[in-house]
Amino acid sequence: MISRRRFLQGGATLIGAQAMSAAAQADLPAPTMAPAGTERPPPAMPGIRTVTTLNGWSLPSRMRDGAREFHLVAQPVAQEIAPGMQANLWGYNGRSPGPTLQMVEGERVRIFVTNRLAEPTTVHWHGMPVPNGMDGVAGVTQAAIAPGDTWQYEFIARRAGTFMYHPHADDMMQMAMGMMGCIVVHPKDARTMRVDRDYAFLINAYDIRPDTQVPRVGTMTDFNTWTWNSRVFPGIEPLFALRGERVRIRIGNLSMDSHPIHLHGHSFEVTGTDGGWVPKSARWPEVTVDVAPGQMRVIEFIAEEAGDWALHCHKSHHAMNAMGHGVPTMLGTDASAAQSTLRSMVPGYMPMGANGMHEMASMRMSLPDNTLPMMSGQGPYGPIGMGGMFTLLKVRDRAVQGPLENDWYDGAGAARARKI
Ligand SMILES: [Cu+2]
Repeated sequence: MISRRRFLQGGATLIGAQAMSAAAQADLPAPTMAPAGTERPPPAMPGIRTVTTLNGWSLPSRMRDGAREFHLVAQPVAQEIAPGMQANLWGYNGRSPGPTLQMVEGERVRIFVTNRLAEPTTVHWHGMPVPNGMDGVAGVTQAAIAPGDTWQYEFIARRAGTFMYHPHADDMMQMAMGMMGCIVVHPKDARTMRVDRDYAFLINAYDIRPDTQVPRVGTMTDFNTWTWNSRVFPGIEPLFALRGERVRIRIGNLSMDSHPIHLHGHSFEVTGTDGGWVPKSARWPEVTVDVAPGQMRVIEFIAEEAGDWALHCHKSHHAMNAMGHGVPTMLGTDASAAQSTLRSMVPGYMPMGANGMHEMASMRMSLPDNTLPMMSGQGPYGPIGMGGMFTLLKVRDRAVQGPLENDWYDGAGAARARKI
């Protein structure tokens, strides 16, 4: 075993990420693959209030030789974006994003990375203070991890907070294909920055044309699939809180665009970034936080009001799905002549959008294979008419039995807008 002192001095073999010999590989923790469906056993971390990753999971670890050990496997994955749409992505341990890595401030962490892609990769620990040789930048701090090889990273989790991991080798391709994950370093003193509910997700985006399953990785701006943890509404799971609870949401952005994330019904404070916690004296109340590419924003609030509260990106095209953005603007036109002509050629043809686009939310359009309508979802009062980066925060007075998705706030007796 190498002492912490020797490690910090860059002793023996630990000055940089290392390729592993066959003998060392025999001692690896077996890689755990993503659980099926929504099954999500929390990692065993006694005394720690662990983080819930939206539509995601946390990688189990083992303690060995004074270090918390994880085993990441970079590989192609088949991923459901939402029911009705599949994508062929790259990720880690069976899913994109990869599993969240949860650890405790001050711990030594050893992360094995096996490359099952057909091209070299690395892992960069975005925002984490690590020795330079562990920084995971291909060609700069290490040779890239060749296909089939396993490398070892090792560092002390020096700062509590929220970080991200992603490749720094063929970055454009590998991140456009979905390779990323969250890192949560819990404070050593569990009373520090304590909350009742703790959620995390990563913002990413894809350009997946209808009737295809592979993202167009050359796209710079014109994405059509705006995702949280590689999911779109109605495939993004809701968040839950009991009334009066303190809630934290950790939001990291590894897409190519900024995303103003807006919460209804509550005001929050930004309590942290991947640079550290924000001092209380430097916080101010907000209802929207813009998260730029490469940034992590941690927001906290008290869930004061029971209800179903929208949480979404405020760029309205980012809260929509793929199909429909190419529809020409027909607002205010009289398309009845064109309609009868076209109906003679295309039975059932209907011009879209002469009065607005709401009708798209309620009709069952015939779609090409493997894509999603621009607006989707059904609530207790009709079509929700959203997609993309949208979900709900469900605040209740008591725990919900059964699937949270099916539980709608009735607020019997409470004020509600009405027709007069
Ligand atoms: Cu957005």
